[in-house]
Amino acid sequence: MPKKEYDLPDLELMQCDGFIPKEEADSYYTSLLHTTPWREYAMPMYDKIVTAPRMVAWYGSAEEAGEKALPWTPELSALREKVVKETGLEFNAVLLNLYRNGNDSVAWHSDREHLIGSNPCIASVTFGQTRPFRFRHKSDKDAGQLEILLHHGTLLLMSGTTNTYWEHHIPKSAKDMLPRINLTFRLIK
Ligand SMILES: O=C(O)CCC(=O)C(=O)O
Repeated sequence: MPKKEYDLPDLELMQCDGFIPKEEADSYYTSLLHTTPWREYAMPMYDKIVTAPRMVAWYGSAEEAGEKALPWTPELSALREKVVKETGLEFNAVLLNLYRNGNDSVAWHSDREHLIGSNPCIASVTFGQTRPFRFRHKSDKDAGQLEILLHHGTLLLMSGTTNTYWEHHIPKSAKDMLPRINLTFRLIK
């Protein structure tokens, strides 16, 4: 399977388009879109609680991923197995994000490391609408920005110091956009 890598400071990404072949990706997309108990996500922003512009679902065992985690489904376990086989890494929880249309987005952030440790490996799988995924360095302004496209069936592995030094972001878009589902597999320590 062809893999793309990017040569930027402190950044370690491995992108594998077509990781899930089209027909199988179509089936995951339809099933996850319609059977996932999507919920809103309320998050603190300055002195307020705001609703994130996307829907989420969190899966894992209660021991590792907490009381609010939903138990693994056969479908998500099968996807996790594929990701484990491809990356040689262990993952025990997965966050699903649903971007309903171009108004949904995720703001600049890096993933909070209190559960996943420093320099975590995070494996992202996308289904549905292709959206740009942007990276910016937290302190090195000369490192520039990177924009990649995450397609239906793409696997992106973020590892090394990527999460420590870089933030990521899915921008809103004024274009007509179909729903996009993203799964980020994590290892809760
Ligand atoms: O939707 C994506 O590709 C990224 C999701 C994300 O940044 C996150 O779950 O922290």
